[in-house]
Order: sequence, then C-alpha cells, then structure tokens
Amino acid sequence: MTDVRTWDIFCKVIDNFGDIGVCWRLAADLAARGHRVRLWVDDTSALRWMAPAGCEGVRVLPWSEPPDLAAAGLAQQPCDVMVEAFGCEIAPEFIADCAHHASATGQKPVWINLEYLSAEAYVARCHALPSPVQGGPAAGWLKWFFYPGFTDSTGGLLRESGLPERRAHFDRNAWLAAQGLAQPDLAGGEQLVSLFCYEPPALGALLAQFGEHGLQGRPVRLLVAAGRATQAVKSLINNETALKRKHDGRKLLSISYLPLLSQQDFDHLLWACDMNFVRGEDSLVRALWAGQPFVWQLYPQLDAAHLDKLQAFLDWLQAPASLRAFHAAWNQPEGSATAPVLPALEPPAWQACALVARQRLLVQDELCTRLTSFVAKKR
Ligand code: TRH
Repeated sequence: MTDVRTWDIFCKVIDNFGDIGVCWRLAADLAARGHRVRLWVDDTSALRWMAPAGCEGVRVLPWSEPPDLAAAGLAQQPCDVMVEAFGCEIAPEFIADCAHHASATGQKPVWINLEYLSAEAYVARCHALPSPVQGGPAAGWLKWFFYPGFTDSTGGLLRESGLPERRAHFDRNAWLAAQGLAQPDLAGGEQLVSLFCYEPPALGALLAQFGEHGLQGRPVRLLVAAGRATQAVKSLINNETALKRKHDGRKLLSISYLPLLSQQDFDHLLWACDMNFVRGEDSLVRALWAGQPFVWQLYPQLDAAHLDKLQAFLDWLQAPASLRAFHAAWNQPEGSATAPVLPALEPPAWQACALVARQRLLVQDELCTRLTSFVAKKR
C-alpha cells in the first residue's frame, strides 16, 4: 500500500475529449487507491456528461487565471505531487505557492510531466528522464517525464483495478436495454459496430462496404458516437444520394446515433459491440481492454507524423497484414491523390491479435502502480 498523497493534476482542454478523458481516469484511479486528488481544468463542461456522478476523493477545480488557491485549500492540504498533463504549463501562482511552502518545510512536491501515449521507440528512451526547471520560484527543481506506453520500460497504460473482472461479467443485453437500444437480431447474425472517429476520407467507403456486404455478409448496426463522428456520418448520408439510396434501400446497414455517454458507458459500448472503431489515445486503450476487433484512427497531424505513430503501434500489436492494410486506408490523410479503397474487414483474425496483445498487457503493471511507485522513489 502506497502512502496517501495529495495530487494536483492540471489539464487544459485543447479540443476533443482526450486530454480531459485521460486526466479524469487518472484522477479517479488515484482516488480509488486512497489518494486525495485536486483536478484543475480550464473547461469543466465535458465532465458533466463524462463523469456525471463525480468520484469520491476527486475535487474538480476550475483553472481560472489566477487559480483560486485559497478555495482549493492548499494551505491546509499542501501538494505532494503535481501532474502537468500534456505540456499544459502549470499555473505560475500555484508553483510559487508550492515553492513558498517547500522553503518552509524543506519538502518539494514531485513534478510529473505526463506525456501522450505512443508505441514509438523514443517513449522508452525518454520515460522517467528529469528536466531541470530553469527559472522562476521553482528554479533548480526537476520535472520528471512520464510516458504512458505498451511495454515494461514505459509508464504503462491506465487500467483501474477490477477492470478485467467487470469486463468478463458484463451483461450486454442488460446494458443495451438500459441505453434504450434494441437487442441485436442474433438469429439474423446482426453485428453491432461502434464508430468513434474524426472525418476519415474513407468513411464513405466504409458505409458503402457495410451497405453492400455488411460485416462478412452479416447485417451491421452501426452505433455512432456523438459529436464529430455523428456529424461526419450524417453529412455523408445527406450529401451523397447514392449512399443514401444504399443506406435506405438495403437491410445490411442500419445506423443509430448515440448521445454523449459517461466514460463508464463509453467503455460499456466498446464491450457491447462486436467490433469497434476508435480514435485518439484514450479510446484506443479502452478498445484494447474490450478485447474485440478494433480499428484505430489517429489524430491527423499536418506533417503526417501520426503515420509513424500508427506504424509503431501496429508493429507492437503484431498486426496481421489485413489489419495493417485496413489501418493504412482508414488513416489515409485528407486530400490524397487517390480515393481511399478499403480492404475487406477480417474481424476473427483481428480479434485473435487483439486478445494476444491484451494478454501481454495484463501481465504488466498498469500506469497508476508505476506512477505511484515512481513518485515514492522521487520524494
Ligand atoms: O477525443 P479524442 O479524439 O482525443 C484526442 C486525443 O487525446 C489526442 O491525443 C489529442 O491530440 C487530440 O484529442 C487533440 O479521443 P480519445 O483520446 O479517445 O478521448 C475520448 C474520450 O472521450 C475518452 O475518454 C472516452 C470519452 N468519451 C465518453 O466518455 N463518452 C462518449 O460518448 C464519447 C464519444 C467519448
């Protein structure tokens, strides 16, 4: 059992849901292990649907400028660990307050720079390296890089305790009923497929493929996540007459648009579906825990740097050729000279690969265990 500590996690919501999604999972996981967490967020709106019930042990604080340190109770409960998520630059007033406290007590907080998840080789090289603070009231302190990752030589992946057991005992029918979603037509072989994506140029081809062939000949019910995925699907269906005709005229594809789900129900969605399309980093990890066949769309970067990241992940995954080919098409950048042609989907082979990868991960310590023991060594 690690000592109970007070953590201050700083998060800026740039766009999409990944930054706050990861910070919330980290905060909740630390709190479940008995730690006290203050989560400072510049825009708390997403937490209303992502975590409507909140979490005992986590206080969400608006990251105003300057932050209200008195209301946060720093004097009564000083910070032991500060987490700077994704290069957000912790509020200088907060750092000054910590420095003031440290000069009185001789006890500095541990400063963690939490980075983005990647399977690229630099992650193991840079994980746990120190970076000296150059100026300001904390000059000379060290920030520690903490890189999530897929191997033992990285910071690991978030996995709250009891997750595999809850996954194993998940009651799909009960969950679908609670969401007001129809049970799949098992006699007709209906397949539930979740779709959480940006605007992949191959989306039209995917809808056409499902419309013409279903998923390996079986009818598909596409459960489309709220936000950009819903907008992307709706604009294709509304704009392309041919696609609309296929969609309306065939029984092989039906589409349901989902409301914004709590993070817990988002996980349940991935457990309930026969196949998942995910995007960004947090939902990728959740797709791995779900153990169903999945396809990942990376956040597209202008210099196409995400394609190296994709390659590294597929290498780590030991993805079969068909899964590599599908990912290449699904992640084809916008404006490519040739229209994306989607290869066939091969869910059984992809699931076998996903399950082996999950097993490799389950025998490793998860991120919170690695982070708390790292912090214990640096105090
Ligand atoms: O939202 P994302 O695309 O976030 C991305 C990545 O974090 C990426 O690194 C970053 O550079 C980019 O944004 C700007 O995808 P991600 O990471 O999967 O985060 C989605 C979060 O939203 C995840 O925690 C699940 C949650 N979610 C729900 O809780 N309910 C929902 O209904 C949906 C659709 C998502």
